[in-house]
Amino acid sequence: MIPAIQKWPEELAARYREAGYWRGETFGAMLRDRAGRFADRTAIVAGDTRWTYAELDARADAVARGFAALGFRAGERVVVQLPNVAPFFSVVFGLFRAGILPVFALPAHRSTEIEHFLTRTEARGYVITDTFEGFDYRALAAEVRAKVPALGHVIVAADDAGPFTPLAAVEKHDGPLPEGPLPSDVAFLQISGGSTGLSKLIPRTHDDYIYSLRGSNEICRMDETSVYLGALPIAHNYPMSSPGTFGTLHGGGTVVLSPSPAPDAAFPLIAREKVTITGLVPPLALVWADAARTTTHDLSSLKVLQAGGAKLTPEVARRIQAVFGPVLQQVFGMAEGLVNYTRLDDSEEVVTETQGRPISPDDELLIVDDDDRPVAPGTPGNLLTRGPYTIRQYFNEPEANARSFTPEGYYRTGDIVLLRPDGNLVVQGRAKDQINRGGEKVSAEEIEDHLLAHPGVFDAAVVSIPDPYLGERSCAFVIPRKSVPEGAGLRPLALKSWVRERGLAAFKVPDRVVFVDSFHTTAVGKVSRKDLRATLRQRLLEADAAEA
Ligand code: OOB
Repeated sequence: MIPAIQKWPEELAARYREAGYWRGETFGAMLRDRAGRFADRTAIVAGDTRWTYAELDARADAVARGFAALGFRAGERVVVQLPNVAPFFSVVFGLFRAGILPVFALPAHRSTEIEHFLTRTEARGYVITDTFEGFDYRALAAEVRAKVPALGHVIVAADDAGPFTPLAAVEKHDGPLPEGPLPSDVAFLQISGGSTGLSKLIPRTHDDYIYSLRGSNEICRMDETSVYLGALPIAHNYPMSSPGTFGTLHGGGTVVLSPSPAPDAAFPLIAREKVTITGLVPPLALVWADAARTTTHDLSSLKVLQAGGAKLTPEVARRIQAVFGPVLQQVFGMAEGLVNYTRLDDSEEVVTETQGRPISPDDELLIVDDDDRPVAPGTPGNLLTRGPYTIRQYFNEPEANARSFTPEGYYRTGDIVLLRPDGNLVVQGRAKDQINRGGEKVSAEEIEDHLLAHPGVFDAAVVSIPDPYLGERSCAFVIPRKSVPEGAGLRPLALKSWVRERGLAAFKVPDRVVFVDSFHTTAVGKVSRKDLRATLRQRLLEADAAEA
């Protein structure tokens, strides 16, 4: 059953309903309604597959029935790890309809992450594809199933299921349609970027998430004529809901899926399907701007080009606008909730220099110092937020909850921002120990823990270092244990392989490894992990600068 999840206090919930934010709609009902209104319009385009709204709706019903027939009940969790393929939507909306909670894993995740999601959520199901980008997800499933016996069903949403159950077989079960969830129920679990160890799970309700879609659609002017290109991995919160693929379906538009965000895959799709909007991370936006200069594909249908997930510098913003024209929109959001946008009619200065402002008039922002005292207007500080689509607790994480939320229910974003008099935010940095690798988040602590598990490692500290392309890369400082053979001859490459072989997403493997004899930063010694990381990072930057 659905584990107890702290929700909004009743008086706030009442206010959000009264204000018309929460309208008592579920994802299952939303798709049913759109299938009624836009039956023959195209909902999903992926490769040769084109599904109308009516077809997507029927497939979601089949998935809901099939999972019910397999014995899944409302409130249970199923880890979904699919790349940008059409069945992502039939599976996820089918699960929504049955009240089963998808747990959104990324295609890059490997055994360690998947095992964590499965055990933390006590999921009995895992949905994968067969192979993608040369990786066999059936082998991954076999590996995790051996470690997590409670995992009952592995379902493969592709032709060759190997030893597992093909989705097509699940869709054939013909039972009754399960009773749907309530709008106030948790619809799914998103994953956090993670700053203290493993990714935490983010419970989002039908009510709150659908409100964020409606608000995003209004800001981005989405309707049934909109064509959204899913270029980033669609399981991520940003391309899912800002306004992303779900916003597009909410508006009755068309979702076009690109198997890769590279221009050679995406540009022909933009031209062929007359894509009107897409969301990118800053490094990709730069790659697109370069490629667009010489492309023969017609990209003139693009009305909105979003950059989000990591800081877009004004210089890169200007380069994008120089090529694409005034179509840029900045998006500063988080899977925990709050999303800020620059508006389509904002001045060029606002679009270039700021990360925009919140979706909702009821998004409450506090900018505070390290003692939670409000900073003077116009000074940077830690961003705290609460509102009608920002969570009040992580799923099943009592300790992290005490750290990540204030007693008043504000989420501590870990971001350092400045609020301008015009209401727009400028992200100035980050207080959390995380590396933002072009939008992909890496927790310093998580990687340190893996390095420390190496017999030749005495201590390790992982920091971010500036990178001209990704914005940031990761660097691991390692003190080898020279007294043991594993430490004496330790090489950077061996340590990188070590991390990879522990079953982690490739983006978490340290980009650089620097061996040091000790971490003693001051004569006094006693420093926090956070200070230590800052000092090591500073020293490396100085050393690099001296060398250059
Ligand atoms: C998005 O979601 P997450 O959960 O992967 O990461 C959230 C964090 C933010 O707290 C911030 O540190 C960083 O990513 N971030 C940005 C940013 N957008 C996100 N930092 C600077 N500038 C930006 N524009 O990344 C996400 C979720 C929904 C919409 C957009 C992004």
